[in-house]
Amino acid sequence: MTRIALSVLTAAVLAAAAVLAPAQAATPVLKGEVGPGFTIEVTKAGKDVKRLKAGTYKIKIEDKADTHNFHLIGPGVNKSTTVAFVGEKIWRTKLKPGRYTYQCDPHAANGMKGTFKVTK
Ligand SMILES: [Cu+2]
Repeated sequence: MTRIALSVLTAAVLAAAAVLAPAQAATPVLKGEVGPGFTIEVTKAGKDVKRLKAGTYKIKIEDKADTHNFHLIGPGVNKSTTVAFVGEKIWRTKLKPGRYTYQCDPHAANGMKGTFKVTK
C-alpha cells in the first residue's frame, strides 16, 4: 500500500470514528436513587434534575431499601421497581416533553416524590 493510500485510509477511519463517537456519547445518564432513608431523588452528574431535554436517557436506578420503591411516571413512561426489590437496574427510557414525577408509592403522600420537566 502506498503512503498516500494509507493516509487516505487513516483519514477515512478517523472521520468514521468522529461520526460514530458523538452518537454513543449522546445517551445521557441519570441516576434515580431511593432509600435507605425516606429520600428519593433523580440526579445528573450529581445535581438534582429539574429540567431535561427530550430524548433517550439511561437511568441507573439504585433502590436501597425493601420498604421503598422507585416509580417514574410521565408521558410515555410508567416504570417502577417493586417495594421488595433492593439493588440496581438500568432503564433505557425515552423522555418526551412534559412533566415527570418520580415517587416511592407507599410514601408518596408523605412527600417521597419529586418532579422534573422535559422540554423539546
Ligand atoms: Cu418509601
